[in-house]
Amino acid sequence: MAKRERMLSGVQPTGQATLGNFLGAFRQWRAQQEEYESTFLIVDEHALTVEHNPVALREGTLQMAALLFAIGIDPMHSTVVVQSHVAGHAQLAWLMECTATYGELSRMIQFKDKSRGSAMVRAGLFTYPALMAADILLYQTDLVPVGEDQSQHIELTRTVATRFNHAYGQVFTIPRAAIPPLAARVMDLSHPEAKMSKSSADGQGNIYLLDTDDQIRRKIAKAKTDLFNEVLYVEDDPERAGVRNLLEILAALTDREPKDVAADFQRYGDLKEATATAVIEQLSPIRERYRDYVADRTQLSSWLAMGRERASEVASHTLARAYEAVGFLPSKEVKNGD
Ligand code: AQP
Repeated sequence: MAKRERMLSGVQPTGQATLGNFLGAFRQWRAQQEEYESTFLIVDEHALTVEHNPVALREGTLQMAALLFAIGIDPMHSTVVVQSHVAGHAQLAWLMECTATYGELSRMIQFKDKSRGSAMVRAGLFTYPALMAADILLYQTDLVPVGEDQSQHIELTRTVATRFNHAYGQVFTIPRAAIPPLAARVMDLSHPEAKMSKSSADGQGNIYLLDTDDQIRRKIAKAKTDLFNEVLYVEDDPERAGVRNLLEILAALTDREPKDVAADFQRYGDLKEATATAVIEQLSPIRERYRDYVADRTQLSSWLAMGRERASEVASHTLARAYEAVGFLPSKEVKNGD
């Protein structure tokens, strides 16, 4: 039998996960986890790039694990691992920082967005893409399913991996991004010109995966639309961004084309109602399962320990090859009589 390709992706354990995370990433993870040898990272080290609360980070890490299992990531098939549990991430990140250039890191849109207006920008926010490259390359990843906002980081990962291989010999698999054809960038319901983001200040435009049915209906009912009063799917018109977002969400959830979905509706109210129903249908079973998973800390810890063990095996192998390639002296060579 042919060897399965490796798939890897990650999520930060900060804030509450949104419908954007679900449609842009988690749904693909769940659907493809058996086709690939899959690793899903809870990237707690990335959470330190902006101001954070240690208690919330620890709790958020467990809650994110419970959510991933509730969504349907199967701990028997897939490796779910907390980034800080495998030292190789931070170790390989240094090699990546010494492979990427200052100019490349300066061009990252996410760095510009997240650092704007902040007086104390952490150096880690700047080098974040080098750590992300390490996350991916450590597992010899072939495929990285992510939302569109991450495509620039994956492109940089490909660049540094190619540069490293060229300079030091073939160590890393060059990964490719898998961006979903629909809902790759779910927009904020109240401000459809901005990405739905778990760290947004005003959560009113976010659908959180653990929102109640009522909250989901209320937020979608209040979603910003426009004064055209016709349900049309127009791709590049900023004036129609709100309706376009609703159509893309409903199309993604029902596996249809947004243009075909638009043809079913005359009124914005009906489109909103159908969208809310489709979202609730997907999210309410997840919410139910989450309650059980998050309460069972023993089970969660044991699945995470299993993940760490599996992940460490691949990671230590890659790290040893990368260390050797750059010329680090293997530690056992300095012991007498070894
Ligand atoms: N609005 C979105 N539409 C589609 N995909 C999205 N993703 C995030 N927002 C959307 C995808 O979700 C995965 C996990 O994201 P993350 O938590 O690691 O960080 P992020 O990309 O920075 O997402 P957020 O929600 O905006 O988090 P914060 O606010 O904490 O920075 C990724 O694959 C991402 O593409």
